[in-house]
Amino acid sequence: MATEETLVLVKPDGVARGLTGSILARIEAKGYSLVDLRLVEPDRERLERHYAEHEGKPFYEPLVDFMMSGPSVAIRVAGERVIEGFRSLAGTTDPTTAAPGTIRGDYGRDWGLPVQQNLVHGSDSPESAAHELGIWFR
Ligand code: RTP
Ligand code: MG
Repeated sequence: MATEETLVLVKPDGVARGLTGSILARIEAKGYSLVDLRLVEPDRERLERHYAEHEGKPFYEPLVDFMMSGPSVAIRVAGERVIEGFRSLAGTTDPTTAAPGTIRGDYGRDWGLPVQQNLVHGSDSPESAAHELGIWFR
């Protein structure tokens, strides 16, 4: 299996709560490499490209607003099967029920807000990873 790359975002809730370092430590502890990293305050246009697959869903507008509420940390991460591996490390989408031991399961919960604030994003396929890395590292 060749080395692959994925886009990880520490979303605005993770940055605001001071969890960036803990999340980076988990990625490194699992053995993946940090190839590039930047703090980004995305505009609407960038988020519309990133979340195009969700346009029209009920959570789309609150999601874009949430992602514009503060900076995110974008990270280019490399390793064998890192796309699958990081999504496993992140845990399932809903942080209330994400398994303990995962990033979302350990640090996240429902805050009664309009959209799930679940700390991180990870690309879900090689095609999405290539597309998303081009959006966040251009
Ligand atoms: P991500 O793309 O952020 O890595 O997360 P994911 O694949 O687990 O979740 P996805 O279905 O792609 O949804 C993207 C983000 O939208 C928010 N969301 N909220 N019902 C809801 O309130 C809801 N559903 C999705 C989450 O922030 C999710 O990560
Ligand atoms: Mg997704």
